[in-house]
Amino acid sequence: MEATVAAPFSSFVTSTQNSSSSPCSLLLSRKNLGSVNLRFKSRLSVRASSTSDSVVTLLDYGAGNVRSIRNALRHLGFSIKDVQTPGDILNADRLIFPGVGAFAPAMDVLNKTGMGEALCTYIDNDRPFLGICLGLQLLFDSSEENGPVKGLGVIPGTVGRFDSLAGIRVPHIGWNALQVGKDSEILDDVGNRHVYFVHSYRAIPSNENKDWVSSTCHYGESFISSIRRGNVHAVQFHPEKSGEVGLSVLRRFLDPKSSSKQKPEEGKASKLAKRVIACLDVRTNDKGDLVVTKGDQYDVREQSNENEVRNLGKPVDLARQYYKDGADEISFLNITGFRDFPLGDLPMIQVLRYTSENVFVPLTVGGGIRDFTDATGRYYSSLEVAAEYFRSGADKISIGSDAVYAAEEFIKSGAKTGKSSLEQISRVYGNQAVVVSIDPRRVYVNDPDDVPYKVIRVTNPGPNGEEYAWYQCTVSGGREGRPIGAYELAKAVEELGAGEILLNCIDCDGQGKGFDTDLVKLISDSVGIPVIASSGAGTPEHFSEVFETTNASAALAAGIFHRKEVPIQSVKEHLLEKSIEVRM
Ligand code: 1PR
Repeated sequence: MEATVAAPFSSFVTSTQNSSSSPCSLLLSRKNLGSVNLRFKSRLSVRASSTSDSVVTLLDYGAGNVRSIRNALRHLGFSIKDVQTPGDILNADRLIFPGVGAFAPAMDVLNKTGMGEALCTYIDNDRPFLGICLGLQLLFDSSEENGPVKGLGVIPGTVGRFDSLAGIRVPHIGWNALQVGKDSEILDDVGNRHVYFVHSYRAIPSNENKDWVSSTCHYGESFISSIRRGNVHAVQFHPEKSGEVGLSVLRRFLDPKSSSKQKPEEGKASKLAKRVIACLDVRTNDKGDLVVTKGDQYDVREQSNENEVRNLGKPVDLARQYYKDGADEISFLNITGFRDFPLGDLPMIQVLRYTSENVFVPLTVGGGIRDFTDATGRYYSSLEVAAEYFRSGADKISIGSDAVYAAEEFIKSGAKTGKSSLEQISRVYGNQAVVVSIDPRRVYVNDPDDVPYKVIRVTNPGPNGEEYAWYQCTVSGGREGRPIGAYELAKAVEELGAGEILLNCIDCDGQGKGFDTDLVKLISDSVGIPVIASSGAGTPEHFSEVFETTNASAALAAGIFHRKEVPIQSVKEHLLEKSIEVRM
């Protein structure tokens, strides 16, 4: 494999911290000197007339998953022209800037390439612009992310981190509601329905920027979810990941004339929704086909003479079906990734590519994310593996076994090495892009002092009447128990940079008897990042139970969806009946 997606970042140091002027203040000072952007003005006067109505210009500076926005634009019938030079920005008919990665490196790229100044000129001339996520934040004066770092200085204000002390989980991940102002235009079809956010930093509305703010969102506090002035728009959420509602936002920006006159049905979104996630455990069967499989307590082989790998369908087809059925997120777990190198397992990469073409909700992929040396002696860093997953359409990657080793090391030495896959990937892509998947097995004990791990009193006593248990972490798909508990692991990986925890339970997996709410409560009460409850769902009531009795942010299921026993919509309708907010 060639250089990773992180390559644009590798060549520069964040000199922006020291720069005294933002590109837009440079622009203004030139104006004040009377030499109004001569270079760019002259380019503006020769704007390419050949650009057709169906072309959109995309500013992609090479970090993270921009495939999703490309796919969404193509799905809407647009072709994409990539920005190569600042002139391409100035010549654009409409420009989308899907900022990904961290603020400082992004500003560094914009400053060093002259793109920042071109962006300011473009915006100053009220040309059609849509910034997404970091593409909104970069418009502000500065950001506290690894900073302070100066931004483009278009909008007054500082981008700061959500305050986890306010009792909220950071990152803010999931489907939340907007309070839309009357002149938002591109948000006109959102109508009280949820849109998808994933970020740790946000800008706050103030007197100075109130003319820009077109919507706000509430998460512990009110933050800016979109801005608009004339033809210039930016959104903190991800329209390309917000299902049909998000596509309508993109459509309105790209072709305002095409917007339907009929107001869409109002939704009932009021706050961050609990997520329902469909999980596809994927592996190659004995015939060499990549299939979705499903285990009973992680055993994925049929209990027959042939003992073949259970085959529950094709990954791309099932993912598309779950998207249509209303899944809030889809996870792919390459369950033999611990022994098969995932970049050798190209079908999995293909699955991701095909799925992301027309599935517009977040995709997570896990399995085999670790450093690896192949048979030819070629070394691949975990960052390269993750980069390939991101490039292929993943929004988040999930680390299992390697996170266990990193946590053990961290607990033993008390120091961060900065070298674990978890630390490296979260540093480059942000911790919101890194999930740690925990595969614990319940171990009953008679006395809390029997083991040096966090022990809890369990709701259902063990086979010999034991009242206590700890949850032993495993690696290699549950094959090997490790000397670390799920509680210790969760705390350690949060420190090391995980943005979310996918909490499985081997005892409950495939049993259909409900989530292990003792375990989910223990972990979701112990960390400040979102926790996804997984393993054991059998009925819609199991979902309401886990949300009512624990602080899980999401619940994941596999078997009941694959076997079509319970449709995703039934789960959501049940949750609504129980007054648990979900995205409909
Ligand atoms: O260790 O980084 O290579 O990652 C391997 C990944 O593969 C881990 O996320 C691990 O959880 C997963 N995995 C490995 N072996 C299995 C297996 O089943 N034999 N699957 C496996 C994990 C658990 C959930 C399952 C829920 C819900 N499967 O993904 O989908 O338990 O199931 P249910 O609703 O039917 O009860 P690495």
